[in-house]
Amino acid sequence: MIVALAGGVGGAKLADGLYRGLPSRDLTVIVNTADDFDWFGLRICPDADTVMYTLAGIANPATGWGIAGDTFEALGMLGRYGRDVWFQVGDRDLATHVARTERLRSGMGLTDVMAELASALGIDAKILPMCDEPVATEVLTPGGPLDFQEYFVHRHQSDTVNGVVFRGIEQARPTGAVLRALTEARAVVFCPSNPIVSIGPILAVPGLRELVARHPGARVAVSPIVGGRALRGPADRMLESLGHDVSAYGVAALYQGLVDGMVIDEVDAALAPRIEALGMRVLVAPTVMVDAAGRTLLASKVLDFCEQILSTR
Ligand code: FO1
Repeated sequence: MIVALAGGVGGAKLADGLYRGLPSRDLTVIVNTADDFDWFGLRICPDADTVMYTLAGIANPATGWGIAGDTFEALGMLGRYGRDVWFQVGDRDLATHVARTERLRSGMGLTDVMAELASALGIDAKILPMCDEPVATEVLTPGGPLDFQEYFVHRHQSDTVNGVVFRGIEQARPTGAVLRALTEARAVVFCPSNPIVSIGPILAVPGLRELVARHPGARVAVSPIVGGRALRGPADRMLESLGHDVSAYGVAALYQGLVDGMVIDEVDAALAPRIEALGMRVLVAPTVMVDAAGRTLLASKVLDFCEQILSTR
C-alpha cells in the first residue's frame, strides 16, 4: 500500500495519478485539514474535497477545486440576502458540506464522514483527514493574523507571510486509520503541495513527523517548486518571506531527515548535486502535470523511484 500526503489541487493531481496507476488501487491519501473552516454554519474541508472530487473524476478542470459543471444559484441567493459570498461554493459542492455537517453534528468523526462521502462517490482509495480534531491555519502578516481562507481566497494571497500558526494542533492526535496506513505503507509520497501550509500541518500533528522520520518504507517528495516558482498558489512567496531558498533545494531542505528521495523537474536538474548533499537521492522527471497522462506518467516514475530505493537498502 502507498500513502500519499497531500494538500489541495497539486497534491490531488499526483494522488489521482497514483490511484489510476496502482493496479490494486491500494492508495491512502492523508490530507491536510488545517484549511478547513465553517461557512454559514457548514463545515468545509477544501483539501479533502479537492482530493475526493479529483479521484471521483468530477473535479472542475478549470480550477482544480469544486465540481465540474456546478452552478452557483444558492450562492447568488445568499448574495441577494446581502451576505459575503467571496468563497465560491457551488450548488453540488454545497450538498457535500450539508451532508458532512449533518454527520459531524450527529457525533461522527471526520474520518468516518469522509469515508462515507468518498465511498458514495465510488472511490476505492482511502482519503484520511490528518486528524479528527479541528485545526486551523492562521497566517501571520504585517497587518495582523488572518484566517487561512481570508488570506488565500478573499485577499488573494497578497499579504506578506511572516509566520504560520496551526491553531488546535496541540490537541490533535493521529487517528487509528492514519497510524494503520503508515504502519502498512510500503512507501510514503509527499505530493507537490505547499510544504509550509499543506504538508506542514500534517507533519505537525503530534507524533506524525517522528513516524515519518523513522518509517522503514521508501519516502519520496515531489517538489511543488519548479524553476524557482510555485506551479500554483503562494508557496514561492511564502518560502521567500519565511527565509527559505525558493527552489526545489529549499523544499528538499525542509524535508531533510524525512525523505529518502526528492523528485525535481527537468528544468531544475542542475540542483541535483546540492540536494544529494542533503543526504537524499534525486530523480529528475517531468513534474508539471498538464493532463491525465502527465499525472500517470509522474506517478509511475515516483513509484519506480520508491522501488529503486527499497531495492538498494
Ligand atoms: N479557492 C479559491 O481560490 N476561490 C474560491 O472561491 C474557492 C472556493 C472553494 C470552495 C470549496 C472548496 O472545497 C474549495 C474552494 N477553493 C477556492 C479552494 C481552496 O480554498 C484552496 O485551494 C485551498 O484551501 C488551498 O489548498
